[in-house]
Amino acid sequence: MQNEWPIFLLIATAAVVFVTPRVRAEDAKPTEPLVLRLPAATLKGTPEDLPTGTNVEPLSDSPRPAFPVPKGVKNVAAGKKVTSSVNPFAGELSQITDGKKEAFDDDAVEMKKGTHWVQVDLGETVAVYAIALWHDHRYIQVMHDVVLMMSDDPEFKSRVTTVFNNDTDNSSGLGVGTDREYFEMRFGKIFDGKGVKARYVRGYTRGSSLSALNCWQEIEVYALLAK
Ligand SMILES: [Ca+2]
Ligand SMILES: [Ca+2]
Repeated sequence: MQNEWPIFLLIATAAVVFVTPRVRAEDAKPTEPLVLRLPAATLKGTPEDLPTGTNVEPLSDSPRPAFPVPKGVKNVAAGKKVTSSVNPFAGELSQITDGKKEAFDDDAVEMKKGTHWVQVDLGETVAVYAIALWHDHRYIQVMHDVVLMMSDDPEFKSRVTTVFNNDTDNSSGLGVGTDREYFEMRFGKIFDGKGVKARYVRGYTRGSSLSALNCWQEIEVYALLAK
């Protein structure tokens, strides 16, 4: 009997193991608004020749509607490694997860024309609830062929979840998108991660309404540990 645990210790241990509530990603409910640190407002003048049509969200300078996320989500992309389909000719890839997204040329990462992607390695598989993107809000413009994907495969050859795709004519060859184009704003654009588990987030673009070039400012990924 000496080597056996007293019964009260067994009960106490069992209580700790089985009764202590653990926040699991599966149980997480979106209960609070996502709080983003927004860049400053800038005066951009009166835009001319704005893209219009049924496939473009109307231009608005109001904040985007509150987006609910589970308590405890964090931006797990901050400071994480970024790769891309082509090296930038202005700025560094590390600036896409450096937290800076002011409407300054110094905060813009620019790549040549064509369909190109940038990809964040979150370092481990997490449950993603929201992704916030700022491509380039230095100017009033819409980016073309915005396609946002998540996967646990760094090559994006399998187990891919497409979060957003507004390439309605499939000019980027990633599949026909049904989402609308939208204007780049300092408020960023929030995409629903729906709690999908992923380690890599990849974003494609194919120029904008102003330029054939591709430009990125910041990717934020709000997630819980997937344990
Ligand atoms: Ca940045
Ligand atoms: Ca297109």
